[in-house]
Amino acid sequence: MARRQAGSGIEGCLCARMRQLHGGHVRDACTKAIRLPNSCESGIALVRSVRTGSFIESPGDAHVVYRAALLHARTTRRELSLDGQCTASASDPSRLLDRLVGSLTESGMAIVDLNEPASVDELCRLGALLGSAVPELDPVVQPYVEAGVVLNLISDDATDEPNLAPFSTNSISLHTESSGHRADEQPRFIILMCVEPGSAPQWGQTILVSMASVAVKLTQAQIDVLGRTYYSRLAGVGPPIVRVMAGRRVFSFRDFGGTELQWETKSQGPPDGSDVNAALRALLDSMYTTEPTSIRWARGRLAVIDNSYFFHGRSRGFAQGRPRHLVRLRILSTQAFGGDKLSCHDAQLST
Ligand SMILES: O=C(O)CCC(=O)C(=O)O
Ligand SMILES: [Fe+2]
Repeated sequence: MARRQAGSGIEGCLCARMRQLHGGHVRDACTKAIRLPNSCESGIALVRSVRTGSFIESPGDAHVVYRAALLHARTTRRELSLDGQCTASASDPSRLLDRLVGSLTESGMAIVDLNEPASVDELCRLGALLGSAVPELDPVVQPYVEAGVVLNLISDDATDEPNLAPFSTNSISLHTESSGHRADEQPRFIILMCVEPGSAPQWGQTILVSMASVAVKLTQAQIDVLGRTYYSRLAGVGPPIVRVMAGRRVFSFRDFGGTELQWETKSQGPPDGSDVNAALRALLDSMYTTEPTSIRWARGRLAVIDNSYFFHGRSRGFAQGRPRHLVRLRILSTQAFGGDKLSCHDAQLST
């Protein structure tokens, strides 16, 4: 990455000082300084540096092996059991929501078996009770969209096209939904419903990993770094990689697999960004070593996942026989569900 040219005034002073301290050699990261609004006239003291850099996994990273074991192998995972095993109907969405809401508020996840898959209209009415639906605007996915907001995830073959991975038998690495968007644009709930589990439902399971369990395996120093680190294109507008919401640690992060993640951090540390990359590596390690829960799909099974409680992903599917078919509806949180308990605080990470 090209080094930022030292400017005049405070920026110039800081860059010169950084060169003295670190031998003037910055490879993966660069540092710039921000004048705080209340900088004193002498311009010496009140500066804060911002570092930018990038993370790319190496094949020897531990999480690469754990990820393959989780997403590519047919391993036995903890599968979600259904409370009471009784079936429900989607024809009365508010009764259906009553069935789901306790588990959703307590554990961030609810699952139910419907006697028949809900229609698009029933699904939208259920979603409207939780918040407002996120429109599916990506031109690539339009052939799979109904009513502007319901996405048909039909996995009939493998693909090399990343945008089409959800519509294939490819695995999907763990992620926060819409981690590349501002916090207020990220869905709070993901509703998934199975229309057809496919010929081999032990394949293509949706995998959930609790963010709280991931967070406890990180050190306070790593949490502090990640709490001040952003995807670089979201810097200044987006959520940091971890933040606190209603007392819980919530991640906004996708495992980029073999591709590069560019970041910007407000945390203080070495100019090469090695502390940030080590924290990202520890996060990935924790994501893939935390015991997951998985959903084995059956026709009519419906799950609501709170995007602030769980990372989710998918194990590899099965490309023969009947294709797996889920529908997805994403919901932004509103005052109607949880109110200001759901508002987010981008601070107080040290608890
Ligand atoms: O197909 C799945 O199991 C989940 C796909 C996914 O991540 C999503 O639709 O957001
Ligand atoms: Fe997703």
